[in-house]
Amino acid sequence: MTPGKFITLEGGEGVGKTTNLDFIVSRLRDRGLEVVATREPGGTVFGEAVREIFLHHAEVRPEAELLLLFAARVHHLREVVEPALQRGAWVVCDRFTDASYAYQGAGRGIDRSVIDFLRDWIQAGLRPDLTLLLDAPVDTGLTRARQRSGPDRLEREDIAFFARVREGYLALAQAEPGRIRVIDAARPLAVVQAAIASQLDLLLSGRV
Ligand code: Z5A
Repeated sequence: MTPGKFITLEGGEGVGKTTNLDFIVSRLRDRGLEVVATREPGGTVFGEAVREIFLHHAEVRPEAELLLLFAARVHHLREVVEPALQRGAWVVCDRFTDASYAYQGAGRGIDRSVIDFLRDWIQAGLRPDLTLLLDAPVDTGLTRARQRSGPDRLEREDIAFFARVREGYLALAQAEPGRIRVIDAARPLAVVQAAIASQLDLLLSGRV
């Protein structure tokens, strides 16, 4: 148990995580809370260096992907997330360990027990208090993402990969419905943000 709350945003490409992270941060700051906005991979000098390799190195083997992500994660947790939570700040993070299960587990086919081991080793009992899974059909998200910028290494994967990732995320939500709330992100932004606001209100009122 930590004094602050830990919220993560998850989902496939272009579903609106970055857009809605800004919305969440403003809403919490309006309540007078200290909020740390961060992302994975990244959030520290080490993690941002890993992100550059992860997204742009020509070839990264699946096992190396997973190890890079957890290497970045341990720096992020020790240097940013845990200190913020301990001092009572709220942390809002664009992607976290659920992404490892969805992309490296469901997407790449790495056995779940390997990810469980790394999670338990690096995080001990730390889990997000609330995870908002922004869900949209794969082609909706990819179209949005591609309008925004050129594709990185992962965005060049085929549609079947992203379909497995989406299914992986939905399976995680089904297994942990209390923590992971699925938001239909194919709807107009105002509707998506109203749904997110309801979930935040539940957390703020202690009902999550
Ligand atoms: N990864 C992994 O494999 N394993 C892990 O453990 C972790 C990560 C932690 C980097 O993630 C990569 O790391 C990611 C998974 C992998 N794979 N890739 N590629 P990232 O989060 O930095 O990158 P991303 O997933 O590609 O996110 P994104 O492309 O930045 O998309 P987004 O943040 O979800 O969407 P957005 O930028 O907020 O919105 C995209 C556009 O859609 C933008 O123009 C918005 O204005 C628009 N938008 C947003 N919402 C709406 C609605 N509701 N209607 C219409 N238009 C909208």
